[in-house]
Amino acid sequence: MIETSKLKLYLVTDPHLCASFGLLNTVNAAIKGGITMVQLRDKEASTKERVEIGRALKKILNDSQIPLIINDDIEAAVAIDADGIHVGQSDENPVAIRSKIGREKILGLSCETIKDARDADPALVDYIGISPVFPTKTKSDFNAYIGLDGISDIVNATSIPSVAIGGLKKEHCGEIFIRGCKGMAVISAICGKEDPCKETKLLNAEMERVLKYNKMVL
Ligand code: TZP
Ligand code: MG
Repeated sequence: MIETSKLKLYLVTDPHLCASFGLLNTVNAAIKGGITMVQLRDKEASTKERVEIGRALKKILNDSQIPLIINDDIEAAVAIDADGIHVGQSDENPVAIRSKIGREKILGLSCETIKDARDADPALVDYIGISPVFPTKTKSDFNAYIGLDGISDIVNATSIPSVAIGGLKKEHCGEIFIRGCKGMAVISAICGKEDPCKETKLLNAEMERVLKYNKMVL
């Protein structure tokens, strides 16, 4: 179950990009800057390592209303008692995942095509990640870039709330909302920046500006 306002500015962590500033420091800074949700994504870590980092993240998120999502490791998500899990199309299917995490936890699913979105069951999936919008160095295992028009096509194929991801920066906030997403997910717009708090605040300010300009309420 998800409050869709949590999808507004979704930070996905990358261990390499975060290395210079530190992963926990980056998330702390991004919390101060106003992120609304965070995903621990570390493709190379073991479950044990993910549990360790995830528990540390949970501690710093504890006093906030910011959900912690774990990428593609149900065992780690359960051990951490994270708020949810995010999986891709080739990962374990949502029916099996629900049976392991229960109904209350958040389940996010990446969708790259209209078919992916049509096939996603709103009774099982809480949000979809529409991706990748643009080329990005932080993900290589995808089929094609969908572009901004691709976002609209996928949004219109499902009733499940969505975030867009992939190469998104401040200048895309308007398009993301106009095309019907509830928010955007970013890695490199925050991770690896000299001042992640400032970058998060700038993203937030731009989101507020475009929402007001377009008279939109999320
Ligand atoms: N899924 C689709 S694109 C992507 C993920 C995890 C990477 C997004 O990274 P960035 O740096 O925000 O483009
Ligand atoms: Mg995956």
